[in-house]
Amino acid sequence: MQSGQRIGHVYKKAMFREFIDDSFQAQAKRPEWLGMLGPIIRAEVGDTVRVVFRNMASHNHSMHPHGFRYTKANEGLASPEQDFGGNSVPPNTTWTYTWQVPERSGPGPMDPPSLAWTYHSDVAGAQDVYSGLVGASIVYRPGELAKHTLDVPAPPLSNLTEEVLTLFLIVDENRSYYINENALTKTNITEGELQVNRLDPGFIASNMKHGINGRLFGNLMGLNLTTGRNARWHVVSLKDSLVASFGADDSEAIARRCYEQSHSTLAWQHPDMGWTESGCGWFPYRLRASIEHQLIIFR
Ligand SMILES: [Cu+2]
Repeated sequence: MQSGQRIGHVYKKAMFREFIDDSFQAQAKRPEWLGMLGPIIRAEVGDTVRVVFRNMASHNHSMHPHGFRYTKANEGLASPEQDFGGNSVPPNTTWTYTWQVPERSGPGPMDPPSLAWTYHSDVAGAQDVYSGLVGASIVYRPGELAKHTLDVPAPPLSNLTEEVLTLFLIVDENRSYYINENALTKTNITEGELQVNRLDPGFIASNMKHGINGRLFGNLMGLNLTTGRNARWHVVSLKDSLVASFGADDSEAIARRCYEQSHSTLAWQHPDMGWTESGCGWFPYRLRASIEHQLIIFR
């Protein structure tokens, strides 16, 4: 709740959004379950991905993709030696990223037909992600993309496999570019208080937001898979060690896959998960994260 010295559950964010026109006026339709995430970049092994990135935010940003192959100018990761090209795109400018999708990005022989990766802005490291600039990609075996849909429920007469993705992330709003603005405009301090006490441990703790696709307190909507239809539910993370659980019995299907040095992803990607009559209906979907010996539960 927004009250006194606390910001509450609504924060200003910068987010990746997809446009359907060259002038970046009309946004593409997007599944409700995406929440805060940017558009899902979908590609098959062997494809070349091109993303025209227009920075409409107030700081330099980029797109750094996991799982793709790129040249240095297309890495989307700024450093003192690497602040050229697509690694640090200033506000109101455009960069076109070109990424290759090599075989190693795609599913292996024992994997389902698609695998998920994440992408994020990486000019100031975690500050970019905590400001909201994060999304995901799905890489398919050749010929598989057209057999899947992110629009759930899928059209009744199609035989498309439904596919959704959830990113579990603890957003440290204290490290967002917008923390000063949020503290100023989204609190209700009294005249006597003058300003928000940014060093108050309670304030700092209140800005650690445990979300699924950026939505808090079970408010992620639109995960409406169809009974009896094939589905794939990708579970990804950026940096925390996570356990996701489906259903009331706490049955956990976990696999962990590590990539890069600093990122781990929890790859709970069950092949062709079928939703049966007995398994349909509401079920609790939550996540436990073990961070510095604290047990945190997302719902
Ligand atoms: Cu990364």
